[in-house]
Amino acid sequence: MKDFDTAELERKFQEKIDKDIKIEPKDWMPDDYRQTLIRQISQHAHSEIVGMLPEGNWITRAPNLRRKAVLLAKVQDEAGHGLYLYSATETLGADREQTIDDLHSGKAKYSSIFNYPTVSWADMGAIGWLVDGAAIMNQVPLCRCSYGPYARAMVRVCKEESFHQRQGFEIMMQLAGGTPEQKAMAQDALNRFWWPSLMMFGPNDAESKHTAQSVKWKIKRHTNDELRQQFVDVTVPQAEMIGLTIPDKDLKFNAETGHYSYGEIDWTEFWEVVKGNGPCNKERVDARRKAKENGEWVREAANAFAAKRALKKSA
Ligand code: FAQ
Repeated sequence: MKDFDTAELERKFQEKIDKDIKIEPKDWMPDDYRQTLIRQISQHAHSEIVGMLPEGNWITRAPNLRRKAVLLAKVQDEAGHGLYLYSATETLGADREQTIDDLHSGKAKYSSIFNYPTVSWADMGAIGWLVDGAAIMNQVPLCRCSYGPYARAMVRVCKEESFHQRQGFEIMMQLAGGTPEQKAMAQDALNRFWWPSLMMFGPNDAESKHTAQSVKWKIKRHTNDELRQQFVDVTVPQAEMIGLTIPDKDLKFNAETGHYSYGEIDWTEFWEVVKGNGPCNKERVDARRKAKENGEWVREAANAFAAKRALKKSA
């Protein structure tokens, strides 16, 4: 049973949340609130960092200088997002080194979407348009998250993601309006990335174990299914506009509800990918682990330099 003081602190905490007053790092918060945020923000940070890999794969093969510069900038932005988010977990008391080790040991989750391969240039268009598009749909409400540092980080992240979405859509639009081969390449990328993009929003509401509490704490402002529906409603007309076909024979506009109804997501595939059995899970985690090992000498040199400088100052 909770003692009187804890119950009172919890009541005041929820009162603040209900009044939309931000919770800041030094404020009292229930341990479960802290743990939920560390879990979500660290998974989000890992997604940004692992998310650099599928696109990084195409930087050397971008079709021209302009596309290369844009893609390079986008991938660097994702690195920045990861760094803000790791810092946000530190404000909650998480140890950064441990957080990163959890990714490398396979213990921590990151978004399922980044375990799919990028096999053609059109995949850069599909990722920007669909993956960043889904990320924005999910992250704009996070700008109003009850935890101050996460909410503030999301404002800048969303501005950058919105540029990413546009550059992706522009690639798709050009390919779809190009030669028959280019259009086929764009359609193929859409076919492969459509369903995994819908999976980014997480399990159905009935299966989502964290949503109810996270909505009560205003960490999440919408449920997984609500955001997925918004994404479908916005994206289907965009595909139609550029002459591409969404790979879902059950997709239908319902004039009564004003929404598109869509086919059943393959939840077996989703959970397999989340469990580590997707097409690229092993490759992605290995790449991150190797990057840390390869950077060891840089960290050693930086530490030695800092130690030498500190010694000089104290002399
Ligand atoms: N993949 O109860 P729920 C990006 C896990 S950033 C893997 O519904 P919750 C930018 C979930 O963690 C993309 N695991 O959980 C970019 C939980 O596991 P746990 C990432 C998933 O937290 C673009 C379990 O299933 N965005 O793309 C997935 O309430 C281009 C039960 O699920 C964020 O992280 C999944 N798709 O809702 C970068 C946004 N879905 O911990 C590069 C912040 C669920 O109990 C290139 N996160 N799981 O073992 C969120 O909004 C939420 O955490 C959700 C999941 C909506 C992802």
